[in-house]
Amino acid sequence: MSRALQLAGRGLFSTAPNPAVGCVLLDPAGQVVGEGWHRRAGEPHAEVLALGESRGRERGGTAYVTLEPCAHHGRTPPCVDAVVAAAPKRVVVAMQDPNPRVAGAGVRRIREAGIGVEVGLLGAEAAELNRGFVSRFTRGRPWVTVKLGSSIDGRTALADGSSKWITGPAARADVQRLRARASAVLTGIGTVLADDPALTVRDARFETHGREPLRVVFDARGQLPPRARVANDEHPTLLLTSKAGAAHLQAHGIRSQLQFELELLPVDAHGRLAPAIALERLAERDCNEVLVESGPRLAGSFVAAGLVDEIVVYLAPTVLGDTARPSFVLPQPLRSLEQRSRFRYADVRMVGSDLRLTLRPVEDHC
Ligand code: AOF
Ligand code: ZN
Repeated sequence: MSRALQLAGRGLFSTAPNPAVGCVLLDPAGQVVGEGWHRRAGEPHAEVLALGESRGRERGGTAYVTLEPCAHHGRTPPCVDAVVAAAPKRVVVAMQDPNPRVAGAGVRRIREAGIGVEVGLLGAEAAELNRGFVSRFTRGRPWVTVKLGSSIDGRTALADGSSKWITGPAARADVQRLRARASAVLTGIGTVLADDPALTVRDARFETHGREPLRVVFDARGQLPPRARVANDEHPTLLLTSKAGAAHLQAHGIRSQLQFELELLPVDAHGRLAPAIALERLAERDCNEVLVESGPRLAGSFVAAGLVDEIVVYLAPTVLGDTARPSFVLPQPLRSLEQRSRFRYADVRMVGSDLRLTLRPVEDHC
C-alpha cells in the first residue's frame, strides 16, 4: 500500500478534479506483477492501468488500491468490474471513496463477488493525499491553504506596498509546488493592484500535464484594472464580484476587453464578499484545493471565518518594523484571548535561507 501511495503521489499535480490514486497487484506468490496510477481526469484509472500490466498474473493474488475502486460510469467504465473479473483473492483498499456516486458501492461489489476485501490500511495517508477531493465531497467546500511570506515580526510588505522579495528564491520556488497542486489560486483585488501577480505555475518540477489552477480574484467593487496580468493572458481567471462591482466593470468597458469569467456573489453589510459562499461556489466548480495568496484582509477574513485548513508561512530572517504591513487584518478586533484562532505546528523546516512553518487548526472541543 505504501508503494501504491507513492505511485498515487505522481498524480498529485495533474489529476484534479479527480483524486490521485495508485494500485499495486501481486501474484499468488506475492510478487509485484502490475502497477498503475491515475494521471489525468478522463484517462484510465489506476486499477485498469495496473491490470493492463499484470495481464492475468494477479488471479488469486492481492490488489492494493489507495481508493475504493469506482462502481459508476464516469468518464471511464467502473473499475470494480475489471477488478472482480481479474479475480484476485483479496483486495486491500486504503479508504472509501467519498464521491457519493461510489461511497462504498465498490467495496460492496467486491465482497458480493466473494473476494476478500479490507478497508483502512494507511487510510490517513490516503486521505491526506486527497484532502481536497475529500473536503469537496464531505464538507461541500475545497481544502484551504493560506500562504504567507513574512519577516520574523510577521510583516509582509512595507507601508508603500513593496514586498518583492522578502523571502528568498528557494521559498518562491517552493510556492510553485503549492500552486501546482491547487485547483484554484485565490487572491484579492488589493494584491492585483499592488503586485500585479501572474499566479501561474511555471516550474517543470511539478508535472501538471496541462492542468492549471484557476486564478480567482475577490473584487467586490469591480476595480480590476485593464492591464492586470491575470486578465491579459491565456490562463483561466474567475472574478468574484458583487452586482455593483459587475456594473462598475461594465461601465468602464473592462468586461469586454479582458479575458476572465465573472461570478456574482452576495455582499455583507460592509460590502464584502463572504469567503464561505465563494468556497461553496468553487466546490461546485469541482475545485478540490484552494491556495490563498492574498493580502492581510482576505487572509484575515478566511481565518476569522474558521475556513483555513493549513497555513504555510515562509519566514524570512529579517525585521520590517511596525509600520510595515501585517500578515492578517481580522474583520473584527479580538475582544479577548479566548476568541483567538488556534493552530499547531504540523511541520517546520528550512527552505533555502527561510524557515517554512506549516500550521493546522486545533480542533475546538467546546
Ligand atoms: C478509481 N481509480 O484511479 C480514480 C478513481 O470521470 P471518471 O471516470 O474519471 O471518474 C472519476 C471518479 O472516479 C472520481 O470522482 C472518483 O470517485 C473516482 N476516481 N477511482 O477507482 C482511480 N481516479
Ligand atoms: Zn475507477
